Amino acid sequence: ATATKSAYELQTLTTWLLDLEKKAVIDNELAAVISSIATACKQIGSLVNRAGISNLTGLAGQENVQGEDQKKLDVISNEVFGNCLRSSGRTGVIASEEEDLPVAVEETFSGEYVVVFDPLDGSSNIDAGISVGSIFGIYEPSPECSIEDMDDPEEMMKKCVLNVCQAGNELLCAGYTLYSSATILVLTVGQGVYGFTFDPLIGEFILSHPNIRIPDKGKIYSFNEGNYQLWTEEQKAYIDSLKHPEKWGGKPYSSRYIGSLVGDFHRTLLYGGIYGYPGDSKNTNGKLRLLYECAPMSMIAEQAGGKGSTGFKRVLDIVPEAVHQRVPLFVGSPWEVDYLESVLQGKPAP
Ligand code: P6P
Repeated sequence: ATATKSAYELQTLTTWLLDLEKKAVIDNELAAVISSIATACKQIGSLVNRAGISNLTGLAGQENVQGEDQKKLDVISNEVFGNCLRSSGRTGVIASEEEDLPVAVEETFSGEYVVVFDPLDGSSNIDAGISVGSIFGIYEPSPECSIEDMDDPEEMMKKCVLNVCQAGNELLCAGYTLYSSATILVLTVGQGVYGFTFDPLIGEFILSHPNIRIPDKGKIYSFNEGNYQLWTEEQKAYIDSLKHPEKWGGKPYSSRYIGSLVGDFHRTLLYGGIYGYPGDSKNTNGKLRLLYECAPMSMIAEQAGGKGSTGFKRVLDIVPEAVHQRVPLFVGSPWEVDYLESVLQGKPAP
């Protein structure tokens, strides 16, 4: 007989990772990297929740509590992420939105994982108390680019860039943490998408969203329509057709746009629909970065039964040519993304 689940048997991120190790889905090195990222997110969540207060502290003496000049939360979050990854001892190279170049991690003693991350995406929203997030992806080091005992710094940097510029298809793990009404860590290791809500009372991420599946079709579109005039005619036709669904027998869509990728994506993942940041006449490749925004979000979307596309190709198939390369991103329910691709590729919108 199976043991009845005790009311207090919590599945935490830690026990979930141990289960995956038991099933040999991941090894304990990768589990250690993921745990170090979770620790970074706990710290960042706490900083975000106190941002206004610490800003007040910083303003009083023009210094923050550590006696340093008040730093922006982006920079502090970046340091928190880097410190946690370094102290895991399992990270070989890290690439961050906040660092021009990838960084080789000296403190590695076992496991050379490559971690790409945006430590605090949407941080312009912080002052208004609107949700922000961290986004991350984890790769194996590329086999031909070991950075072992490299002494030529130029060669070393080339290898570091090659280590991080891998197609999203190679991702071992992708995830984000949403700092909002709750701190929610959502991740995949290639076997579905799982969400963990942080419980500050016990300091643990508790499994709250087992095996997230995105609806096949939603009724929300999430685009910054302030850029409408800059869009291509096909992009305009797509949005117009969602606004006038009577033409194709559809139901009216709602528009929701937080202006914070992690918040807009998380709602799209749970409720369905589509989030898009198109290219436009000012920025043909749009605004979002392939390596640490579009690829991790596309892996999560696909693992939940959704899609991630540039409008013309699958995001996970793209091999980055540069660390901070931008691509247009359309991500969400299969129905809306397929429809968008057909309209952008010249098939007439109904
Ligand atoms: P816009 C935030 O700066 C960000 O990188 C994403 O989080 C967000 O989705 C997007 O940019 C918002 O950009 O141009 O609509 O303000």
